[in-house]
Amino acid sequence: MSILEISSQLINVLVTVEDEIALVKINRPKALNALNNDTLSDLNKIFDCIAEDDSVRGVIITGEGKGFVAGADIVQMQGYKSIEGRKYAALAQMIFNKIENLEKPVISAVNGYALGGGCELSLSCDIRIASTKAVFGQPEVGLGVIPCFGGTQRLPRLIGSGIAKELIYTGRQVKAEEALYVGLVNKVVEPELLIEEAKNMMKTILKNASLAIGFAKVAINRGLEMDIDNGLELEKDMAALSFATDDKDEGMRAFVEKRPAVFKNK
Ligand code: DAK
Repeated sequence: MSILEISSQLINVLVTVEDEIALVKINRPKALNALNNDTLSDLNKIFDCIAEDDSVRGVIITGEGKGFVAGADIVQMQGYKSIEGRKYAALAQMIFNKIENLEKPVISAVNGYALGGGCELSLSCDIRIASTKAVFGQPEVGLGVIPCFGGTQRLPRLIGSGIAKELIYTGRQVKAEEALYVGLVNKVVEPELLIEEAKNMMKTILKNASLAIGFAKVAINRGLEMDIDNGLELEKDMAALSFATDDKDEGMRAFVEKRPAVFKNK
């Protein structure tokens, strides 16, 4: 099904595509875009569709209103016992893995509260750009639970275990400037420039060969889970794959001919 067809079926997510970039906006502002089952299901459908659609080469995720995503839906979770809770966590983890493993660049444009599952959603993206209004945090222990949409794994890998443990144990909220300082975000911009900045960064990325970006993403993500020798083996393999592409021929020919490369993503 096309993105257009899927988007008409979504309940809490809006999707537009422009310049080969899909803008995925979580649209449940009354609950600060908290991730209930409908919203997770929407994200699942749209990322399946984006993975298959060659006309989309990059993705930006953002939120409508003053929240990016204020976490898992506490109202919905309140009624869950262990088994339902596990299923809920499994669903969210599966979708966030899908986002992390998508062989296309994904930027989260964090417009406001990114708490709990919202912080974890942004962690599954390749790059985070925050507005000055963004607020990050993992408040789960204050609810008697622990982060389980990937936070205990991705946060320490991104910012180191010391700061990650502090944030997870205290549950304190971190404003954009501090998030930048600890390496949780790549950049902070004024709210009105957030989407423009994310699009500009994505356009810069997409000037390059998409297959190569996808191969680099696999090498980085998988390599982080390996020792360096195995990581370097994987790097060689992914580099060998890039040498098999038409874009490699074009990129190197264009350099020699002193002209810009025209990539065909093949
Ligand atoms: N879930 C449901 N509704 C939420 C929500 C959430 N996470 N966050 C906000 N809302 C709703 C509020 O209830 C309120 O609804 P109404 O009262 O208007 O009906 C509306 O959004 C606006 O929120 P506030 O009125 O509170 O707005 P404020 O500006 O005053 O405060 C805030 C903004 C973000 C500081 C505050 O809303 C807040 O503290 N929200 C909760 C943040 C949070 O704790 N997020 C959840 C993190 S835990 C699992 C284990 C753990 C988890 C999941 C699964 N398993 C074992 C399966 C945990 C995951 C998490 O994400």
